[in-house]
Amino acid sequence: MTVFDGSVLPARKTYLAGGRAGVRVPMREVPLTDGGVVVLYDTSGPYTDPEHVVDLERGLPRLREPWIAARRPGETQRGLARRGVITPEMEFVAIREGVEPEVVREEIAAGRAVLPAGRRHPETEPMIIGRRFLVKINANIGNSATTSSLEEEVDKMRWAIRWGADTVMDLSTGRRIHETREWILRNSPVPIGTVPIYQALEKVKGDPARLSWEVFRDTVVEQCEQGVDYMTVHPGVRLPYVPLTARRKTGIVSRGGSLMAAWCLAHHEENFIYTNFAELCEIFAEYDVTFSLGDGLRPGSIHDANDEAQFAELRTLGELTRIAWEHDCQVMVEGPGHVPMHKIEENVRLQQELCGEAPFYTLGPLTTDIAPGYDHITSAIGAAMIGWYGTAMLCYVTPKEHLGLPDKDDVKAGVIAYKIAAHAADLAKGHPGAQAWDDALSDARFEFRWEDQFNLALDPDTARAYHDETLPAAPAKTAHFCSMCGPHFCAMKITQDVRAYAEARGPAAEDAIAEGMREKSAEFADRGGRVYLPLDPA
Ligand code: IRN
Ligand code: FE2
Repeated sequence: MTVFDGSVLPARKTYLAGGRAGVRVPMREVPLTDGGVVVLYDTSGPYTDPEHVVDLERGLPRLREPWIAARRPGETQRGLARRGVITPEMEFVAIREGVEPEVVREEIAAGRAVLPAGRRHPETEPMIIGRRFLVKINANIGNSATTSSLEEEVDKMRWAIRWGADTVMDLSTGRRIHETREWILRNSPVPIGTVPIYQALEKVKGDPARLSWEVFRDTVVEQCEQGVDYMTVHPGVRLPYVPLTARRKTGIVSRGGSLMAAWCLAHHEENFIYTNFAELCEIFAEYDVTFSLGDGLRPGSIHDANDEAQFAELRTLGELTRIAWEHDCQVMVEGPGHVPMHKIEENVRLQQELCGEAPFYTLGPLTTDIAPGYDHITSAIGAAMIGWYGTAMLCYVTPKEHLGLPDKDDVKAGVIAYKIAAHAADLAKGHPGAQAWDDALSDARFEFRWEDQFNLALDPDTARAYHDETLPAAPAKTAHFCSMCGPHFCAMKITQDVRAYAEARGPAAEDAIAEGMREKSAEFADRGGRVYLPLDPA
C-alpha cells in the first residue's frame, strides 16, 4: 500500500461529471485565499486523490473496462469517429479540454488528432493529442543495462505525471523489460508509449543484424497484449536514405533509427518495418495502438538540421501515414531533434503538408548545442516555438540529455521546463482558457496573496522555498513586498499606493495627478534637467 510521498500539491482533487457515458474527469482545484477557485488540467491520476489509496500490487481502477468490453477488436477511435460515433473516451477528453465532443470526433476522424488508448490499458484516463487541443508533453523514463531498478521506474512515472506529464514512454533496455513495463502499465493513468525495437534487440542478444520482421512483430504483439497505448517504430529509415547521412556531423542519433540502418546495411535489404507495414497496421488496429512514426534520421546537431536525410524520411512517413489511416489506425509523426530557431517553422510546415496534418510530436528541438547539462533549457526554447507553430506533443529533454540516465530530479526539471513551453504555446495559439491561469497568478502576485501565488505556481514547492529563503517569517506571507526589491522599492506596491491615492481623491484624482506631474516636471527643469542630483545640492 502506498500513497504519495514527498510534498503534496496544495490543491483539491475534483471530478467533472458529464457525457452520456457518465464519465468522471479528474481536475485539480486550487482554492484561493480571496474565496476564488482555479480549476486546472490534472494528469496525476488517483495518486493525488485522498479518497483513493493506491495499491501498486493491484494497480489502478480500470475505468475504461466497460467501454472496451462493448467494442470489437479492430474498432479504433479513428474508425468509430469516422462512422460518426462519439465514444466515452471522446466525451472524457471533451470535458477535459473544455470543447464540444463533436470537435473531438471530427479531429480524430480527420486524422488531425489521436486519442492513444490501447485496448489492453483500461487504466488510462483518456487524453487527446492534436493541434486544436492543449499542447501535450511526454516524459521518457526507463532503465538501461547499467542503472536503475523496476521500483525506481514506477516511481519516476508517478513523479512525472505529478508534475504534469501527459504521456510517459518506457524506454527500458536493461533487464526485466517486460516486468518493468507491466508495473508501469498497471499503475499508470496516462498513456504509455514504447519503442518495441529496443526489446526486440534484447531478444537477439543485442546484435542488430539478427533482428528480423518475425522477432519484431512478436515483440509488438506482446506489448500490444500488455496494454501499451502507442509505439514508436522506424519504417522511414529506408535503405537508400542511409548514405544520405554519411556527410553529417553527427550521423544517425536515433537509437531505433541506428538499429534499422545497421540491419539494412548488414543485409543490404529494405527496412523490414517498411516492407511489412500493412501487416503492422493490422496489428495496431486490432489493439487500437497508436502509431508514432519515428524520426530515425532526425538531426543530432545544429549543423545537420533540415538536411536531405531528414526530409527524405519525412516524405516516407507521410506516405505511411496514409496507409495506416486506410487501416483506421491512429497516427502521429515524430520530429527533431536539434534545430536552430530560424529553421524550426519549416519543420512544422513540411510535416503538416507531407503527412496530411497528422499530429506532430517532436523531441525539443534543441536550439543550440553548446550547453550540455542545460539541454532542458536549450530545447524548451525550441519546444515553445514548435508548439506555437502547431506541434501537438513535445517530448521532454532533461538536464542529463547526452550525459546520463535522468534521475527523479532530472525528470522534474524536464517536465517543468516542458510544461512552461507547452503552456507558452497554448497562450500564443490563443487556446480558450489557457490565459485564465496566468491571470489568476498575476492577480495573486499584484495583490500580494503570497500563498495563492505559490499554490498556483507550476512548481509550488520551489516558489515557496525561494520566497522563504530570505523571508521565512509568517508575516512575510501577507507583506506587500519580497526581498528582491525590499519594502520601499516594490513597483507593484507603489502602483497600488498611487491607485489608492487616486481612488481616495475620487473623480478629482486625475486632475490632482496631472497637477502633481506638472509640478514635478517644473522642478526637474529648475534643477537643470539632470536625472541624478548631487547628494548636497549646494
Ligand atoms: C520524439 C520525437 N522524436 C523522437 N522522439 C522520442 O525519442 C521517441 O518518442 C522516443 O521516446 C525517443 C527515442 O527514440 P529513438 O532514439 O529510438 O528514435
Ligand atoms: Fe541530441
